[in-house]
Amino acid sequence: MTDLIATSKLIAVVGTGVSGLSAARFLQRNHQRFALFDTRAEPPNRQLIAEQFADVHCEFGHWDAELLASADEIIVSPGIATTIDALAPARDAGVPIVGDIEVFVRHARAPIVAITGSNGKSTVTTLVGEMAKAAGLEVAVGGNLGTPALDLLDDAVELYVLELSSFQLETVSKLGAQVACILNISPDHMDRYSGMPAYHAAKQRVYFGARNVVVNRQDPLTRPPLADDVALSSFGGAADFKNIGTIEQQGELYLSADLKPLIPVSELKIKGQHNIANAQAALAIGRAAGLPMADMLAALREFTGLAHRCEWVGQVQGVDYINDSKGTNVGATLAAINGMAPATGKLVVLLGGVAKDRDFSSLIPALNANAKAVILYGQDADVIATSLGDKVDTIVRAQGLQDAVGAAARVATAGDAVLLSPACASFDEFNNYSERGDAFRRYAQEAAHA
Ligand code: UMA
Ligand code: ADP
Repeated sequence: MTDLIATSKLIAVVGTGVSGLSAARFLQRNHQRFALFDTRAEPPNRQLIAEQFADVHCEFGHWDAELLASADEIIVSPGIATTIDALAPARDAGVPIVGDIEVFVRHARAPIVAITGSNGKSTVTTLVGEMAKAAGLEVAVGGNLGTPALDLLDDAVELYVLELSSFQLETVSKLGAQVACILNISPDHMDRYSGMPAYHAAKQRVYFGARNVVVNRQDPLTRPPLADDVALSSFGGAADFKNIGTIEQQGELYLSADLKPLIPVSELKIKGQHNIANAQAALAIGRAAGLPMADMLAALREFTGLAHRCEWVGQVQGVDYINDSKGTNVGATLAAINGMAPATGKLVVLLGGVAKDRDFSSLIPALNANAKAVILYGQDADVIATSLGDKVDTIVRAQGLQDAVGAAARVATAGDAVLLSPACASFDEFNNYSERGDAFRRYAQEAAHA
């Protein structure tokens, strides 16, 4: 046991990834005593920790359970479930376990816009951030996307726009957002949750203490069990008499507010049905946050979307290559297949990696309608093959992503599009989805020279 136990208040930071280190920096700035814990004997940031937190007590691999149980509070990283055995002694001792977002909420002095959902979070969070900027606000954007929340804290900030994952929401007691939204719910992270009810319950925590709630009219799971004093607004699908939607006028589809047309959907630079929903969501969230409509529309017109989300990365011999590496669950991939089908040809869809769920069958109708072939690759190719069964006509097997792109290039002809929307995590071959997307772009360029 270390001598840390006897002295003043101790915070245990569990997990030394991006959010753990942001918590450590926050505690260091605020002159609080803390220790760092990681379940891995060799956590990836070990060198950086040695440099930046030289005097901080670290426990990597095997932990001193007594030290952890003596902490006044534990700040746990989102990638670590609070139910793991290593936290049992601290749980039994009644040590409060929170996440970085709980700590953030205690110290944030500006209103928070909180955005969660299974898919579209990063796109909508970025878009709402752009809208707030266009309205002249000092806005800080981050959370599960980009800068971790505790690194955003700044007294000059007038509005925080946070993307929040279900993991982050699990460890917040009362978020108290100015505006909170669940964009949609479909299965994701089924390797962490006992099932959809547990995942859904984690997402619903975004509404705790919210003053304005924004829901998706097309997805009942996004609705909260509402208290009377909470303002509710919505988006999703057709026009609504006091909400955001879409409306058709003289054969042209417009985004709409309160049944009035705003701008034609054709003016959006982001494409696909799912991006119409994302544009609607951003307008509904921005409106609930009090942003002027003209500024929101100006930002929306300019928004070209994020890398690795249905991103066009090139054309080789008349075949488009689309990088949707961020399509890491079935719901996302379904949206990409339905949204990215070429006007003339067909899709060749690359599926594979580390499956977070074993059920891929909801892709079958969309694949049959839009794809000439499906290329299965990576660790869980067999899981996907079993789930699709004999219900999809042309399935080609490949080894890694490079082999899969080569196979796709051989099947596709001018007018077709090769879509990487793997419906799986990337960790069998890459460190993260962005490395996978970058590799896809390279392999597509190589296909040009093959
Ligand atoms: N890990 C251990 N032992 C530890 C600590 C971590 O094995 O002691 C493992 C975790 O199980 C996980 C990985 O390390 O596999 C990373 O976990 P982490 O909590 O340390 O992650 P951070 O680096 O702190 O990044 C986290 C979010 N990661 C996760 O939730 C897994 C990042 O979201 C987020 O950007 C960052 O905080 C800042 O807020 C990434 C993500 O994949 C992009 N999020 C999931 C998603 O979007 O689907 C939820
Ligand atoms: P998230 O941050 O929730 O992962 P992103 O905005 O990064 O969401 O988009 C990830 C992928 O999810 C996209 O590449 C696309 O395939 C899919 N997607 C985006 N928006 C939606 C939506 N509104 N509904 C369903 N799928 C979506």
